[in-house]
Amino acid sequence: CSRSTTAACLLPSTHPSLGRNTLIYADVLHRIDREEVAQLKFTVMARDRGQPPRTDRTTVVLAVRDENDNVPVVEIRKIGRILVRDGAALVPENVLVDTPVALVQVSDRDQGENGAVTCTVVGDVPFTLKPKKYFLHTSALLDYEATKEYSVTIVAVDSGSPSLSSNSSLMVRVVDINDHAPVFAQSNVEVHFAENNGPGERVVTVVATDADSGKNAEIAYSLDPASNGPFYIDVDNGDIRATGILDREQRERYELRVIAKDKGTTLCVPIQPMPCRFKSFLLLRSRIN
Ligand SMILES: [Ca+2]
Ligand SMILES: [Ca+2]
Ligand SMILES: [Ca+2]
Ligand SMILES: [Ca+2]
Repeated sequence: CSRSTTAACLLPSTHPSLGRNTLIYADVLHRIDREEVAQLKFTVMARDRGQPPRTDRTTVVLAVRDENDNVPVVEIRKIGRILVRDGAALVPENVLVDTPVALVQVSDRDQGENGAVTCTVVGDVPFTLKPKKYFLHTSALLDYEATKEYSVTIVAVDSGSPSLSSNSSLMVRVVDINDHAPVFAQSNVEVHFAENNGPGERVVTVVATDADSGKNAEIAYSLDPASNGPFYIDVDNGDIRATGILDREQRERYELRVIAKDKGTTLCVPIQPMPCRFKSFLLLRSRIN
């Protein structure tokens, strides 16, 4: 038995009274791991006790039968355009359904059914695994405003009996896209403002909101250039103030058009066209004190 070439080794039992046609059993001396050595080959020599002794040799080849002793290993790898930060895949909310977001590689050191692995995505998440290739794809539209991140767990099960399984998780962070326009609380506002006001006196504050996040939701206010009148608007807070003193006898009514525009840099047209600017009318009527 050649110990030098195998991790495991078989040795024949020895018995002082072995006779003719006696079966010789070999005992396992070391643990055998098919994944390390799939085949054992050794030579058995028989020698009689005559003088001089005569011998014969035969070679035994032992194929090691597989046991399901390895759990499947799941590795999730990044792919091309999907950025990964702090271990999380960053997926823009405007990707189309069926967009690949990661590559899932599975392996199992066992043989045959013991090494045949099936992968599935656990739970109610908008991701699925394509059979055979094992790319993790989106299976529904994402919406940053609804769900900002997902923990996607992939379970791998082999076909051994009993089967073994393992799982691995991928954090997917949805990246905000500028897919919402600012919206004014009211599309038309009528303000009655007393004449003989102080210069710079605040007339009214208009407020718009934006469902996005960060720069995509920061709003800059402006007055439409077509609006004329002694007014200006604070670009950040929407305060509309008079630049001069109003006189009802000179002019009773002003119509201002206010524009709210977000500061998003991403494209505004993901799924369906949506304007980044939103206008509102402000009707201003000065009144007598
Ligand atoms: Ca296995
Ligand atoms: Ca095995
Ligand atoms: Ca958004
Ligand atoms: Ca926006």
